[in-house]
Amino acid sequence: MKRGMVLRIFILAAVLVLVASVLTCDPSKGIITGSVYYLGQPCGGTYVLLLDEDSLIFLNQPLENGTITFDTGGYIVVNVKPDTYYYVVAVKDLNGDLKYTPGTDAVGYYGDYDGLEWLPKSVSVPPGQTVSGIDINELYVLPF
Ligand SMILES: [Ca+2]
Repeated sequence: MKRGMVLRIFILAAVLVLVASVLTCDPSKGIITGSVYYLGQPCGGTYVLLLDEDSLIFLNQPLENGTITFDTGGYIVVNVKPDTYYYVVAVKDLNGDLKYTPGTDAVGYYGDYDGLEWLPKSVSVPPGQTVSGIDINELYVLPF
C-alpha cells in the first residue's frame, strides 16, 4: 500500500471519530419534549428556547440557538443540563429576523393557566432522563 493511501485512510478514520463524538449525546444530560400551539393549532417552525429561571425573554433575544418545532408542533431539546431549572419559551418569529421582536413575534411560556394568561413555570430534568409533555398551549403578541 502506498504511503499516500495510508495517510488518507488515517485522516478519514480521524474525521469519522470526530463526527461520531460530535453526534453522540452526553448520557448525563437530559431531554425535554413537548408541543407548541398557536390559536389552538399545532405551530411548526417555532423556536423553543430554555431560559435561566431568573430571566424572561428580552427585546432582540437571539433565536438561532433555539430548537425549531416540527410541522406537528412537537419539539425535542437534547443535551439539557440536568438538575437546572429553566423556563421554556416558544417564539414564532413572524418578521423572520431571528430575534425576539415584541409587538410583532408571538411568544408563549410553558406554565400554569391562571384563568387569564399562562404564567411561566420552571422545568428541570434529572440526569439522563426525559421530561415530556412540556406543552406551550398559546402564543401571544405582547407589546414588551
Ligand atoms: Ca423577530
